Amino acid sequence: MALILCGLNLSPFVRKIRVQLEEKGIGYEIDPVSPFQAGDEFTALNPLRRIPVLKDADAGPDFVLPGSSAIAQYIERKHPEHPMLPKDAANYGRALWIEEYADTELAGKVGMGVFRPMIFPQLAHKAPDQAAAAEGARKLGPVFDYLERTLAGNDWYAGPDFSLADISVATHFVNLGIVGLAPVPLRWPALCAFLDRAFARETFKRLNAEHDKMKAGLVKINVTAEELWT
Ligand SMILES: N[C@@H](CCC(=O)N[C@@H](CS)C(=O)NCC(=O)O)C(=O)O
Repeated sequence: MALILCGLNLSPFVRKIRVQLEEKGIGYEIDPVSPFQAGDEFTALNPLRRIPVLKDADAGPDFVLPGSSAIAQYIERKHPEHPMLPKDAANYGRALWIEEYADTELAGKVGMGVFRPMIFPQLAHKAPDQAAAAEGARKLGPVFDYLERTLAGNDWYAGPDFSLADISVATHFVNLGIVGLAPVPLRWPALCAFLDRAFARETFKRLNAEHDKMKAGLVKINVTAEELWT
């Protein structure tokens, strides 16, 4: 297999690239590198020591590409069939912005704010930090507000078709779901309907199912979405 994606399935950024590849029907292998456990050789692959990192033997034995946004653009350029970025300039621009917003603001508030305090201790057989996670979750309200109004009555974030923008947003809600949270339909109806559409796709269904067994054994956040956000 030419493409090897280095990283863990729990990473929303790894999932972003996996959904893109699977939507396009491109085969790949996963090398389950953990950025927290990898040795010095990982620094040579990505000086930031983050996942995902892509290797592509087609581009040469030493070809290594870190960073999900660079990887996503590389894949689109190399495999233009079944495009995951809009052709129309305005929609293309929107897709890039939504990807950036999801990769930074949404990723930070879900990942560092909620997922880490809940899940990382449990992976080390310790109790989750429920108070920190609840405090982090409260900060998500304005982010969901922005994602709600940016949909502006559309099915998808950047034009009529499902795109990288939609993948980039939805992937973080998979991690939020692992913690036991989802946005409240009463306050964010468009965002919730968007997530239903995204998670009904075969790609997301398949990748979400990978977490089912692990999810069943995890302690969930002990506040409800209604308590947090309504
Ligand atoms: N902007 C990067 C973010 C990647 C990222 O933050 N990955 C996390 C896992 S979800 C990571 O490797 N974290 C390692 C660390 O924080 O040390 C991308 O889009 O690839």
